[in-house]
Amino acid sequence: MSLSKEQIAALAEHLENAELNASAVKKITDDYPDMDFRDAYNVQYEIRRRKEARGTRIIGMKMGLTSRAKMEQMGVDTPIYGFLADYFERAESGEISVKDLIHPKVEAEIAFVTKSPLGGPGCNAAQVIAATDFIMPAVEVIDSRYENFRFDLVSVIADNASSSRFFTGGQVLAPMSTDMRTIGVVLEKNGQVMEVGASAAVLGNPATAIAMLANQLAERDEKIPAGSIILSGAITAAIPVEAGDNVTLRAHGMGSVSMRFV
Ligand code: OOG
Ligand code: MG
Repeated sequence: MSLSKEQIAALAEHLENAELNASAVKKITDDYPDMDFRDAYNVQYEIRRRKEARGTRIIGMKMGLTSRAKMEQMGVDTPIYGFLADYFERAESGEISVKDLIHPKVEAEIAFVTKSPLGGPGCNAAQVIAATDFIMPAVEVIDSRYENFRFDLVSVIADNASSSRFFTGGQVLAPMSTDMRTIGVVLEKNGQVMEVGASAAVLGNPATAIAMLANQLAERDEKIPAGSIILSGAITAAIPVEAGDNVTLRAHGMGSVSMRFV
């Protein structure tokens, strides 16, 4: 660790203001090149603490960079996690105002909703399936607070893994009777197919991504509480969106989730 408590607090305020004002900033490792992963998660947890102090509820977590497509797109190679705040969530068929965001992109994901707590170390995909109430298709809207969406791992972790909004919907499925590796997804923008993929792109099985989250959280003595919603990480690369765009995710056997950017 290289950052003092004061530096962590200042960086959290800086990055949270960039989010709340929808204004891009330069990546924080330009000024703090010695920051490590622990420092970065400390900044992320300080952003989370600031929001909770204002009455925001944390409703779940997300994994990021769990697929080859995303790692290649972003030029980084390790899965990361972030938190989901209550105001990130949008109802299916809803609208998103792009003026509240910097340079949003959409990603096809699988959401897990837990019915019992999940903790590590040693958490595996089978335990995730046992603790999962249901899964549903999700579209994550990511919005890096960094200029040109360019960052390194430490910077993006501090920036809550680019979390910004998400939609769930479609058809809920029971984890026990679903082969979670073979869910085919089609991501469309304005009626055109932009990305296709299969859920095994996420670490072989999206349940493995949730187990990885539980194991990473154990390093901070944290667990995934029952009733959490967890995004597994994008199956495909992310696609940019702007005002006027309509986006639909179709997931095999799970219906579709649509939204409009205004
Ligand atoms: C980091 C967040 C990645 C995913 O699903 O892989 C992510 C980014 O690409 O900005 O949410
Ligand atoms: Mg994502």
